[in-house]
Amino acid sequence: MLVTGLEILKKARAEGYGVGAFNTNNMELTQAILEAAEELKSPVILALSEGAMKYGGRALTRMVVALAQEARVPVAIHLDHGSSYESVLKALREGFTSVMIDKSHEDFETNVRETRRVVEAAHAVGVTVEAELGRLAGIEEHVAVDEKDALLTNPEEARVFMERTGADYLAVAIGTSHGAYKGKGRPFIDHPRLERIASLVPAPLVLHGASSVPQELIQRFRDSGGEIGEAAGIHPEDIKKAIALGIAKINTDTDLRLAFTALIREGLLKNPKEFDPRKYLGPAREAVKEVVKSRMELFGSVGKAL
Ligand code: TD4
Ligand code: CA
Ligand code: ZN
Repeated sequence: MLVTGLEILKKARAEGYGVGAFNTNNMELTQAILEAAEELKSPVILALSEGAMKYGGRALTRMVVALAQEARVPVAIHLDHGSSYESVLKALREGFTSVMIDKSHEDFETNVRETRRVVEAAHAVGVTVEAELGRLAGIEEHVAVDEKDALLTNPEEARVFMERTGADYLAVAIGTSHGAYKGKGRPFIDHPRLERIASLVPAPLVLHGASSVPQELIQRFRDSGGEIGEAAGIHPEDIKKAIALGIAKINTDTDLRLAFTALIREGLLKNPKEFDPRKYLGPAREAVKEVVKSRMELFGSVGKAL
C-alpha cells in the first residue's frame, strides 16, 4: 500500500529501527526492492532522484506508483534531493508521497524559507517532507567540501530549523558522503553529534551516503573487468549504532548500483554468445534483491510491515 514517508518513519523512530530508502531508476531495480520488502514483510521507501525522473520519465513514475499501490507492505515514493520548488511540485503531481527539498548548500535563512515554502505545498496535499541541514563530506552539489567540521549539522540549529520549517524528517550531516569512496579505512559517523541532535529533534532523522560498499562486490566488479579505486563504505555496526541513536531513514544507492553492474559484467563475460538482455539482467536483479534484503535485516525493519 502507498503511504506517506512520515507514516513509515514515525513508527521506525518510535520503535528504534531503520527503514531503507533505496534508489530506483528502472524496472529491475524497482522489482528487486519491492520483492525484497514483500518477502521480508518490511516497510520500504522507493527513492527517485531528479536524474532518475529524467532518465525514466513517465514510464518510471507510473510504474512505481502502480506497483507501490499494489504492494502488500507499506511503501512510500520519495523524491530524493529535490533541488527546487518546481521539482517538488512535479513530484507531487506524479503522486509521490514523500519529498525532499535540499537547500543545505544555501545559508541558514534561505534554507529555512525555501523549505517552509515546500512544506506548505506538500502538506496541502497530504505529502510529508524531508529537509537537510549541514553538508555531507566529500563532494556535494559539485562543491568540494574540505572544512568538514564546520559543515556538519549543528544540533542547536537543527532544533530551530525543524521548528521554523515544519519539516517532517531531517537529513543530518554527521560524516558520511555519497558514492563508493567514503574515505580510507573505516569512514566515520560522528555518533556523539548524532546523539545530541536526536536529543533536541524528536522527528525521524535521515542518513544519506549510508552504503556499506561490500568488499565482496568490489572484488566481483574488478574480477569481471571493472575498474574502481580505493572504495570504502560505512561499517554495518556504525549504521546499527546510528539507528539506535535516532536515524530512521537510511539511504542506499551505491550498493545497489555495484551489485547490478557487477552481475551484468559477470554475465556478459561468462556468456559472450548471449544477447538476450533477460539472461544478464535477471541475475543482476536477483543480486540487487539480496543486497536489499541484507540491508533490511541490518536496519531491523524485517517483519515491521503492519
Ligand atoms: O541520496 N542518496 C542517493 C543519491 C542518488 C543520486 O542519484 P543521481 O545520480 O540520479 O543524482 C544517498 O544518500 C545514497 O548514498 P550512497 O552511500 O548509497 O551513495
Ligand atoms: Ca545537500
Ligand atoms: Zn543523498
